[in-house]
Amino acid sequence: MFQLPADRPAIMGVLNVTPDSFSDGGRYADFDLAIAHAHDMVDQGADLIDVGGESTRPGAEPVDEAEELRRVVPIVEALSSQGVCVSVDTSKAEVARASLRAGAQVVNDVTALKDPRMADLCADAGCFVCLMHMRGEPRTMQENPAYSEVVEEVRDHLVLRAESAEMAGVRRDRIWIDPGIGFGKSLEHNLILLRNLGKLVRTEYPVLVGVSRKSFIGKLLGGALVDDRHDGTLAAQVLAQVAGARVIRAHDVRAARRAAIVTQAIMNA
Ligand code: HH2
Repeated sequence: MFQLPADRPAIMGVLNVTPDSFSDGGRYADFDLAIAHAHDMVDQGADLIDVGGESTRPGAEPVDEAEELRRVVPIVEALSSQGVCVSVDTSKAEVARASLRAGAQVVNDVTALKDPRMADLCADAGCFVCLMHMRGEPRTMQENPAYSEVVEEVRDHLVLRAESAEMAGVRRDRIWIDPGIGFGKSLEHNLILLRNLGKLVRTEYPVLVGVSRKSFIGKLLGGALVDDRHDGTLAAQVLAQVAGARVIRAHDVRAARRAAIVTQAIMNA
């Protein structure tokens, strides 16, 4: 069973088996390429691989269940049987169920278990669950997002979702929370959330942060394109780690792992 490392954040490598993800869409839609890329990420220091079959980038169209199952389950099955710890990035109960049967150990749900069947099946499986905050849905979430107190609203929503998962039988020590950087948030909302990540850390649920290549970094760097957000990603990741993040979701695993090692050494000195 997966365990969070005690002495540094876990690195979650991103594997999107989609045609349209914002940074790696189309690159790993082929089975062999996807498996090879997952193993590359493990060799580079990924502790787990997050397999996603539906893009959640702003404006993305939903994918139907049969198609998501077709994209995701064979990959989850192959990687799990090869000893790789797999997380499945889905908000569909049937995709989660089939992935758990195929060996996934984590359900990463960007809707924080909105589908009521999700909590029950995660409780039955005894898996880890990542509850992410999202305002609205991907197709429309960036249309003028508004909060009065963004940090408190995100934190309180996540704690409520965590409590509801616990009530369904998910063990408290299997629940992670995630502020959902870029999901229904302006540039300023993202910055305030990252600056105040400690308020989420103090809930004592392990915090996962996904900043990798996101558009807030591009905006800060004068419109830098996805492939040119590497250094900005590391800056945000390091600060999240200093604030207490326990899982870092990353596309560039080697750099993420090395930055985490150096950051941790300084934090421990
Ligand atoms: N971000 C993305 C997808 N899933 N899950 C969690 N828990 N946290 C995140 O920040 C997060 C996530 C978006 O990134 P990516 O998977 O690269 O793109 P896409 O949604 O276009 O496939």
